[in-house]
Amino acid sequence: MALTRVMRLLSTAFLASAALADVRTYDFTVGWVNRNPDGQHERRVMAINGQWPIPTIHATVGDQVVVNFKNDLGDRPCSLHFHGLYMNGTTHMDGVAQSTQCPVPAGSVFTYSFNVTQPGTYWYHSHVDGQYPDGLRGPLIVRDPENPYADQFDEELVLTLSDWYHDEMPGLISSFLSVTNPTGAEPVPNSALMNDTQNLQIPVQPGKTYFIRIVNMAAFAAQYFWIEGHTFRIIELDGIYHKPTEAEQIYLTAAQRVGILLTTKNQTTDNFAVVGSMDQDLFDQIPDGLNPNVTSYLVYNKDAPMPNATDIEEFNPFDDTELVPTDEEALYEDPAVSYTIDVKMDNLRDGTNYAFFNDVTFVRPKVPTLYTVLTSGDLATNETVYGVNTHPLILSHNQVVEIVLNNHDPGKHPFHLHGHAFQVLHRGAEEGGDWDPEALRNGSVTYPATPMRRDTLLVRPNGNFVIRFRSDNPGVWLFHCHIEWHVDSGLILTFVEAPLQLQQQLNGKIPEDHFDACRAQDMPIEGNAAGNTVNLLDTTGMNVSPGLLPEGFTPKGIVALTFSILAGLLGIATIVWYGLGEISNVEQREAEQKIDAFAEKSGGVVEVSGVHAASIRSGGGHAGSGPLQTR
Ligand SMILES: *[C@@H]1O[C@H](CO)[C@@H](O)[C@H](O)[C@H]1NC(C)=O
Ligand SMILES: *[C@@H]1O[C@H](CO)[C@@H](O)[C@H](O)[C@H]1NC(C)=O
Ligand SMILES: *[C@@H]1O[C@H](CO)[C@@H](O)[C@H](O)[C@H]1NC(C)=O
Ligand SMILES: *[C@@H]1O[C@H](CO)[C@@H](O)[C@H](O)[C@H]1NC(C)=O
Ligand SMILES: *[C@@H]1O[C@H](CO)[C@@H](O)[C@H](O)[C@H]1NC(C)=O
Ligand SMILES: *[C@@H]1O[C@H](CO)[C@@H](O)[C@H](O)[C@H]1NC(C)=O
Ligand SMILES: *[C@@H]1O[C@H](CO)[C@@H](O)[C@H](O)[C@H]1NC(C)=O
Ligand SMILES: *[C@@H]1O[C@H](CO)[C@@H](O)[C@H](O)[C@H]1NC(C)=O
Ligand SMILES: [Cu+2]
Repeated sequence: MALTRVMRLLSTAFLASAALADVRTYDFTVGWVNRNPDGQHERRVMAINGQWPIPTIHATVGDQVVVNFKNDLGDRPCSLHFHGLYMNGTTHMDGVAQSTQCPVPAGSVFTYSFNVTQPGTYWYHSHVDGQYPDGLRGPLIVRDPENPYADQFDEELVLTLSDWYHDEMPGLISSFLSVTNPTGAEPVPNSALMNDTQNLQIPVQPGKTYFIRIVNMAAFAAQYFWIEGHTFRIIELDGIYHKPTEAEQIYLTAAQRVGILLTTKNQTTDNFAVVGSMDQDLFDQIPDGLNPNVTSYLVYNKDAPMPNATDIEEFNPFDDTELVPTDEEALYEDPAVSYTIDVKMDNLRDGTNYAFFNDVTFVRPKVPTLYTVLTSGDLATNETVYGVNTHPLILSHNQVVEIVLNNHDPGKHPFHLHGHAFQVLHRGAEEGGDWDPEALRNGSVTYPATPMRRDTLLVRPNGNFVIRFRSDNPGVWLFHCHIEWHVDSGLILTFVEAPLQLQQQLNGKIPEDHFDACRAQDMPIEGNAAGNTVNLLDTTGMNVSPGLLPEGFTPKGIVALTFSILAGLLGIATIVWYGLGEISNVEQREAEQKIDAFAEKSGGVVEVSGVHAASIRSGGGHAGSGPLQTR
């Protein structure tokens, strides 16, 4: 075994030097196939080259990856986002519709090309219209010739977790974002999957150590994960090596990845259940008969029985914030800028439940934000040009940026930052309330000297977290909840990082097929968020969210209204419309007054604190236009 390890090391070292200039080219045509991954329901899924599960993208650090992408979905746009890759120098290849490109229209081709500079476990998925849960999600694995743990394992395995819906996303999204769902209850998955199936057999050999890269590609559900009869060592979180730490159970939110070392037993008589269990705390109501669990088998002996999973009493996953990065990167210095971001869910005037960062719910701009950066000259540093509802936060180059996130919602949310991994300084307890800097001053909280780093982090119900990153990667990078329902309901903001440096970096470098994608759909490619190229500070006509609800009109009121309407008529659509008319007509004037008042008072509070150069509560006043402009 020692000999095989040495040979493997030698061969990876050889491959590494040979691979430095490798170009990995993938020709991907996205289309439809039928599949029945949970054995309960056959449906259409989004496949690549007729293949589903879709292929894994493989690369080695230093490679250039080229994906020749063709959208054969027939009736809808598409894109590919490479989750967790920094895309340093290529923010235009980040794949986010209306942020870094126009979506790729049906029938079109588009080339993604970028250098991979980080090792680790990533994934790729569509970043258009809440689309990836229909199947367009797969692993992206970057091999590392300098893996510090290479001498500690024999083989690598990849395992995906996901949740599965029997219905297609467009229909689910329209019933989710609807006046008939005023509480914003998210559709609950029909089942859990591993490797896009159930009862997967994972063959292993005795007495070996496996590096297992686990990716949660879910739309919604986090999963608890454990292997019966085994413990393992965590060595990687979202592409960042951490010091090997023993664990029995881990928790992966949607979009998180964890790399573990698993040493198999010296036996070939028994097989063991590998269990994923969806976190049902996320579900508003649990449908009858839902099985939240998916079982696979660690197969030492294919002729021995595959054991059913044994129920466990309680979930007790390892707390990721306790891990220490292998490189021991020190806590960044006090931030140049600290944003306090409050999360809430609320209803707007259309009766629909939306998600908000500081009272702003995301609405995509007419012009992709990146193209606004590139066509607004010196005004690229003025947030007005990006439009209120992209929720732009403009960062200077090479500063330490802090995000203090307070969750004013009783749900758990996994937050993801594009273009960076971040240091996790603190995560507050469930129901612990807002972050209070006093806790740092009085010593009841201390920041770790070498904080855990990753790119997707869970915030607990009514809890908080504090994270930091360096703005060393000019680009347009979203920060958002990775529950796809909350992407759809607007829990997104946009970091416009070092826009002037970005202009220099990308000047003339965006390939023509990017602009062709826009032209094919009559989407503007220059000017501000409204497409105004003459007066960039005039965003009249920009896309905005519906206005605020009238004063005193609570979600409960909407529920009551909705249910009385539904109960009162069962199908007489005219009355429904009359009911909705009530909201918009009778109460409209009052609502508009409230919006105006709101706009006036939210002047973008900038506090200058002793600890930080500037502490900013984002959102609110954007040149006096207010966060929820309706005209
Ligand atoms: C990608 O790598 C190639 C070859 O090493 C280099 O020529 C090119 O400039 C890199 N591209 C970017 C955007 O960094
Ligand atoms: C699970 O899926 C990954 C990614 O597609 C694949 O590499 C791996 O071989 C699969 N595992 C098994 C046991 O089929
Ligand atoms: C398996 O056997 C090897 C060699 O005899 C030994 O070093 C190792 O500790 C054993 N592993 C376990 C899990 O018992
Ligand atoms: C697993 O459970 C099923 C259904 O409860 C049962 O039919 C089967 O025999 C069990 N398998 C084993 C190996 O115990
Ligand atoms: C799923 O697993 C959990 C934890 O073991 C268990 O409590 C629960 O009963 C299982 N549910 C089903 C439907 O098997
Ligand atoms: C952006 O432009 C508006 C309108 O001219 C101005 O009031 C505001 O101060 C500018 N903001 C910055 C950061 O320059
Ligand atoms: C420190 O401050 C925090 C936040 O205000 C408070 O909850 C905690 O009780 C304080 N602890 C001590 C020891 O004063
Ligand atoms: C991006 O590249 C620059 C210089 O090439 C480097 O200083 C910076 O750390 C990189 N940032 C990230 C997030 O990779
Ligand atoms: Cu969320």
